Amino acid sequence: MDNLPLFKGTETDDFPPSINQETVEWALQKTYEFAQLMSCYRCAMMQIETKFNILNEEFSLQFDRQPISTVKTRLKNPLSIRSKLGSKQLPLSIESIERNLNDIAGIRVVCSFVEDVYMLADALLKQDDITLIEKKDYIRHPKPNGYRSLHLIVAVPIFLEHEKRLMKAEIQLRTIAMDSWASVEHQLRYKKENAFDADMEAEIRRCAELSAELDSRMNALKNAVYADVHNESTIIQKGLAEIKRRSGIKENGTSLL
Ligand code: 0O2
Repeated sequence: MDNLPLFKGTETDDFPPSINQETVEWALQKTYEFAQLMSCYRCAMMQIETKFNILNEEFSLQFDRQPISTVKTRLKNPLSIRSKLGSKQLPLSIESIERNLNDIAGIRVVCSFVEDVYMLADALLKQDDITLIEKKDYIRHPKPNGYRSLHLIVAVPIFLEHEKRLMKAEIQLRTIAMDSWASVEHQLRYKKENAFDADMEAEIRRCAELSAELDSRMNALKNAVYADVHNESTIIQKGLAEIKRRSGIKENGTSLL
């Protein structure tokens, strides 16, 4: 069925080619199956995006700052799907998309600090409905061009009316600095369709190193600031406890007297 030609007839005996009923029904059926699969990937993205929003909410209460700057989701478009399958010499079919491609559903989590990237990844992977399929740590092991990000391929269940389906998704976690480097590098590479020359390669790698240094200095600054904030709040808490002790108020607010 997958290999059914879209047009019956040839240029010589039937041109323009006529589309028969069977072909139309096949195309409609495949279109519906494709839309259904994409809808499942959209549900998986929503599920994961919500998980990150919940973690952000929880951590913001706990530490008085939000570890996540932005969460973006994107569904791979049909042309990119076709070209990725083609470049890997894989069949172009619904089954092949689901079996062979891990990044139809993409979630990008951008954090202010490198430590938050790892903390959020750990917190997500601890959840019992998330299965880790593959982890690529391009922060500890950057790509030769300098690209840094933490990539997780996970499977997440989605619950439909009559079934539960496990869907794969690619999560990219990175800092604001890594994200800005990657988006600029992507634009430049896209403009320069083939390859960068050696000088450009060296320059883009140097920019990645500068952005890594920026991350590490900002992370150190954050640790210094939050150590002080922590000390301050400890001093305040001790002071409050002392006031309560002297005025005879118990921890639950009732009077000791
Ligand atoms: P899009 O549209 O951003 O999704 P695989 O997916 O495993 O077959 P690969 O290359 O081994 O292929 O996957 P990898 O290394 O995990 O990278 C996948 C995605 O990471 C890419 O998706 C990019 O989004 C991002 N990425 C990886 N390397 C670079 C890089 O050097 N520069 C930039 N700017 N982004 C990178 P796609 O499929 O390319 O496109």
